[in-house]
Amino acid sequence: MKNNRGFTLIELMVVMAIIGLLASVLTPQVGSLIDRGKTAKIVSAVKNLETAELAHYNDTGFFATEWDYFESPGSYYHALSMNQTYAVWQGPYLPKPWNYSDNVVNQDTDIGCINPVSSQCKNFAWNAATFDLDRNGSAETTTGALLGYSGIPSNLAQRVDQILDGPGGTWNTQGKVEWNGAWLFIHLIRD
Ligand SMILES: [Ca+2]
Ligand SMILES: [Ca+2]
Ligand SMILES: [Ca+2]
Repeated sequence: MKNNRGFTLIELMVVMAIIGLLASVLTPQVGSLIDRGKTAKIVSAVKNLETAELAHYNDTGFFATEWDYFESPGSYYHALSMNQTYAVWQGPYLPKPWNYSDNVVNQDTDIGCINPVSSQCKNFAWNAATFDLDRNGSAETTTGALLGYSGIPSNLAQRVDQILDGPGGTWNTQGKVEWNGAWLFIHLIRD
């Protein structure tokens, strides 16, 4: 005679309880793994963009504007990825135009040349940039190149800040990584 009595209710409840316990232990870890992946993607993009901006600067004497292609198509806003006529542009410095898909939350993202003297940027100056880079408590007007990501949540922004700025000061208003609730701004490079 085969013993195929199946599961009793108690056994099923024990199994369900164990599954529930495992899920409650694993879900936050999966969440933090995904956040770690997104953080790594942002940090690696920052390194690539610093290299690209520096190469553009070395060739032309200017930092480049590279806004997202969705809102700002055309070569005018894409000095890292699309052919430019000014001397001595030798790009592309990025393999393809920057776009929403380059933001880990698939929202607006722009890279800009920042300088209060707009003639210090080719094509387009993104001149409203104050950062407290030296973390002395007061923001200064900065120049160079800046990356912005819209829609990055606080916990992700803080992870990026921990890697790029490290401890000390007020994380979201000091250093090269700042976050205002709507945008994560990363100061790429200074001239
Ligand atoms: Ca944009
Ligand atoms: Ca300062
Ligand atoms: Ca910071």
